[in-house]
Amino acid sequence: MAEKNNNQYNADQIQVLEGFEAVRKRPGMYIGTTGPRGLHHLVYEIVDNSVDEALAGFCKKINVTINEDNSVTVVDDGRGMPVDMHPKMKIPAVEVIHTVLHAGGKFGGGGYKVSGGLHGVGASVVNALSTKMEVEIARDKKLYEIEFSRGKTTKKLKEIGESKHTGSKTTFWPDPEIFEETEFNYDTLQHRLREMAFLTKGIKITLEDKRPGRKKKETFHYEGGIKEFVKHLNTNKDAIHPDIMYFEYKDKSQEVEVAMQYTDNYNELLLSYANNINTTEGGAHMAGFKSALTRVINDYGKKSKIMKENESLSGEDVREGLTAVISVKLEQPQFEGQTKTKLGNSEMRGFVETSAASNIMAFLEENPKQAQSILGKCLQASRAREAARKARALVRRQTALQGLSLPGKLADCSEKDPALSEIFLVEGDSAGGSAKQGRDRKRQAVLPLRGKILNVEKARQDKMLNSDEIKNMITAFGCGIGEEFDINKLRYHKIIIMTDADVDGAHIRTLLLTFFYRYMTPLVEGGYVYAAQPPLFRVQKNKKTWYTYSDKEQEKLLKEIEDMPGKLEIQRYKGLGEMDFNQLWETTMDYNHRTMVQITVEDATAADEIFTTLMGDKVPPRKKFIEENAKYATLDI
Ligand code: 28G
Repeated sequence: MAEKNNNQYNADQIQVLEGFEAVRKRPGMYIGTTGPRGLHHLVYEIVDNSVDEALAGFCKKINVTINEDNSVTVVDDGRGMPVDMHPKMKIPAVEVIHTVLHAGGKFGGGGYKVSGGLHGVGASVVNALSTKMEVEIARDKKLYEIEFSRGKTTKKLKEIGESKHTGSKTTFWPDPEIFEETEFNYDTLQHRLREMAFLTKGIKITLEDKRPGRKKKETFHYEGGIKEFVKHLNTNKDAIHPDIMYFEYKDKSQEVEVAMQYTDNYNELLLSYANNINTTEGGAHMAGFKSALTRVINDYGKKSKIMKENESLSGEDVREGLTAVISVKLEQPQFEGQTKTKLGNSEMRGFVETSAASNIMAFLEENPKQAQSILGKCLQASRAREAARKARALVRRQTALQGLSLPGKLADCSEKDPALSEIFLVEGDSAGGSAKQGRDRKRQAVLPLRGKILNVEKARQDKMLNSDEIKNMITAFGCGIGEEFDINKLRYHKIIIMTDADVDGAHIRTLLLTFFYRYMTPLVEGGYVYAAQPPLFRVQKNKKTWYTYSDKEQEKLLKEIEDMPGKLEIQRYKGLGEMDFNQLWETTMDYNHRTMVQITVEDATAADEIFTTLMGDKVPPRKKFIEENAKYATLDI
């Protein structure tokens, strides 16, 4: 431990040392996790600094590159990080930025720190968690270089040449001593960088992958900002009115931007941001928006005589099918809630409510035809909700009357402890029969599903509750749906989807996932849902039998047994139905031999994109999606 010292410079230096050691000791405190999320967070911290420079009005382009050695380079065309001496610490400002914890964390001189939220700890944290960090600066017609490693300066700032432009360039190598995995994922970066580009209209962000075998480059540039974001989110949905409503409003210390459009969907997709941070738990800005929308739609409905005086639309009614992005910027954001993604600043509620109310009302009044479509949709939603209430009550009453009467098609297990029980949802009656015969009766239940289940993305709740397959699942699981969902009543802790290893099977699995995700969200979030992995091939040679689960595995096996003399027999399974009950047990259901994929939903936006893309009835994008994501479609992840 350093001794207390009255000398200001020494004290500051001690703080520097304690700073990065603290970060390396408890990286989770600064970047959340040391898993993939934390790893990618490093990139966002650096990019955020470039975005700040863009918000200040000095940067137009940000290039992000995943290099061959899995380091990441970020380049911007801003003013270039300052290189002048820090008066107290006697080191260049760029060195302070990279070695002093929280340096530059407080914004000043106007503008908002994008990174002011979750972990806004910046370049010094990235430095602390990298084996090496190289920074190049172009400013004042000169080119400078400085280098760091694990929080410390390893090469002092040096002038290395001349430059005609200005900007900053940072390359860092994540420390394998800190991160479980140091390989960057293109799609993860793509998702966040595209989001950043939508939220910062006009900015040009490129992402390039230089790693062998996966070379790729994309540019994200949206002059329309969040208006184009809504358009993007609605790509595979059908809008019910042509124009995306858009407005922005600023005062001295805060600003709000909203874009919205109704589709014929039955779900709402509302995304909110505060200083570019996705506030998944909502908060004051979201509350203000929702309250304005409900009030204005009701007021307009009555004023225009589309609604009767005694009619009233609920918040859920006026949001059915709505896609909206709400983005606010403010000086001192307060993030609250379980995951620190709920905006706490109460002043934001009134600020958003007032501006949203007047702008939405103006849009409706100026566009009576579009207003009529919107009101029509909301009124339909209201009537359907009433019907759904009745349908739910009916299902509840039936269950109450019959006691806990389980569906006839279900072969239940004898085990009563949900933690030890699992249920197989099996595609088709014939495979269902084999599964019933082959299973472990004590712990494994089997529910056969006939063909394609209802697409809940395209049906309202009342219709959904009329589907036998859906009703059977609800009663078998025992935990209810929607607002009444209760995970404590779940009768099986493993829900295993078992479908054929073909396109139809993938489709059925997606339909089931959509249903679980929409109506039993905690089931997916809690990791209770699995996909069984039936084999693709059975190989026999010399009275020995092998099963393989992918083309790659099959190739490998065939090489291995190449030199074994004897007749080779290969069976390619087209469906579960081609296996007898013994084979099904051995390959797919036996606890000791099976492999299963646990289904998780990381991100509601991505999931919505996946589901709506796959589910949408505009066929071409769906086909494209399946092709691009064959990996996901076969759940070979
Ligand atoms: C490529 C990697 C990530 C950056 C700048 C530009 C300035 C700056 C960055 O200043 C200290 C605090 C507030 C002024 C500001 C340059 C003013 C004049 C800058 C980046 C001093 C930080 N000239 N570009 N920091 N400010 N790009 N990209 O990190 O008062 S960080």
